Amino acid sequence: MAAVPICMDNALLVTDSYKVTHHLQYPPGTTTVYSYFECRGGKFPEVVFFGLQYLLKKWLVGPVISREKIVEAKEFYKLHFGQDCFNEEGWNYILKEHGGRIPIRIHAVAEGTIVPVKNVLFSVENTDPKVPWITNWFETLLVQVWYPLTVATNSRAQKEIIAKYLLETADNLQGLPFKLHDFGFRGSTSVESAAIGGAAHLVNFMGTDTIAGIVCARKYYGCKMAGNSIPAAEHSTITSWGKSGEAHAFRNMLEKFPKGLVAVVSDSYDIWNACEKVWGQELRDLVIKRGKGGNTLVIRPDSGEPADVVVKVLTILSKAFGVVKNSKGFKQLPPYIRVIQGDGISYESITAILERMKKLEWSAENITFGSGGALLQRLDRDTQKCAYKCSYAVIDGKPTNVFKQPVTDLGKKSKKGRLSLEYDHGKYRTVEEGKGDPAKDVLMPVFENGKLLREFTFEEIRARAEISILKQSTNKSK
Ligand code: AOY
Repeated sequence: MAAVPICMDNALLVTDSYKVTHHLQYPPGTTTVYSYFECRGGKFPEVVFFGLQYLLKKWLVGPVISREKIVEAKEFYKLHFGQDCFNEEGWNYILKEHGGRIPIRIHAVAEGTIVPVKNVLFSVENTDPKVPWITNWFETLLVQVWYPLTVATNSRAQKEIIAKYLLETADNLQGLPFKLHDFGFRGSTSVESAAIGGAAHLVNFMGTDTIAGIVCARKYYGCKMAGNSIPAAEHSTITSWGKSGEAHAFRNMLEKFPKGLVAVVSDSYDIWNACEKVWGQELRDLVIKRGKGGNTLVIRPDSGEPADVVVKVLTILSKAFGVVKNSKGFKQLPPYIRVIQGDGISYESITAILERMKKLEWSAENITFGSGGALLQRLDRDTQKCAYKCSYAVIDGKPTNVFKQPVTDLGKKSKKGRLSLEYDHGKYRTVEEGKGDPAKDVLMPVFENGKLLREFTFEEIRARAEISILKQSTNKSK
């Protein structure tokens, strides 16, 4: 064995251990394995397909297998299994006959497409009859698309709720792209996860503090600047002035950021006192003067029961700064003062907060949300029940439908045959057993033999994923 460190970008090590042994397990005479990915159900009835392009570019595009990687994997698996079950011959064949390019073909729905659960989202098959086991070697990697897909789906569902309340209680939907700001970088399990999840949120929104997500959208989806932020305080920049110095800290924020938006976390000691006495009395004239130049102070509570705190903060601020009724009869703070609630924000709590605000006649215009853990981390593969299953094989030259149908859970039954995703009369439908109409199939070749065949820009992904009330086009497959 050479050096102890091991290459972190070896695709031969990006699979589950048991898959290393699967080339010995298919029926003799198997020349094709065809598998597909679907969401079997879950929390939301439709999902945003997003993130496959990242995985393909990071792991599968180009000659990704080399002699060194094969040697490294062979030595690794010898130690791991205590026996030689690594398919060195198979991988050497891929190196020699395919120049180290992975001989699979992937058909996928366009990124950003909104598809009801229980439909095929992509299919994978080997392009060389000598290596049918390669199709499921990459299940482990490809199923990780569950994460960006689920983040984008959950984020979009929150966009729909916020849009509904803006429609009911605000003059317009203008502020919507900035109404759910990503605070989730620190709560992510890794920089890479924050990058992928952060990019997935940006499919739906424009506000983020997760810089890794912007970097990801730029590198993998060609977007120059996918997200924006504003100057904002954290507790340390306020509490370092001491408890008696909070007003000084607030005043300093207004002085250092005299223009545009500035956000100030205001719950360090007593959010009620901060709103009523500090912002509402001591700094009131400064805030109003700043507002005359078209600049906005955003006050951030950060503790307590979110709905209770938000409406109480709005009420206190309205007593100090006044309110106007908008075109729909809902109360609005003056345009130079807004609130951002970034604590305890999830799909569930956003509804509760906006509903409480509406009951008390507060427009959703007054508030922006920040979300961290629930946006990027409180999700798993079961949130949308993501799975990759074999549905078709060619064995001894015979095309064969393949499926599972466990008596112990029929929800886990899988589809049969070659699949197509048909879009017809505004609806998606998966057609099984190769009976689909190619003219209606919206799955498109995106990868073949190491080549990326189709690249999606962030712009087109965003346009496809747009919520229906904001959508221009009615043709969802476009
Ligand atoms: N950011 C809007 C801009 C961002 C943040 C990031 C964790 C911001 C706070 C704010 O106004 O208050 C990570 C917590 C907060």
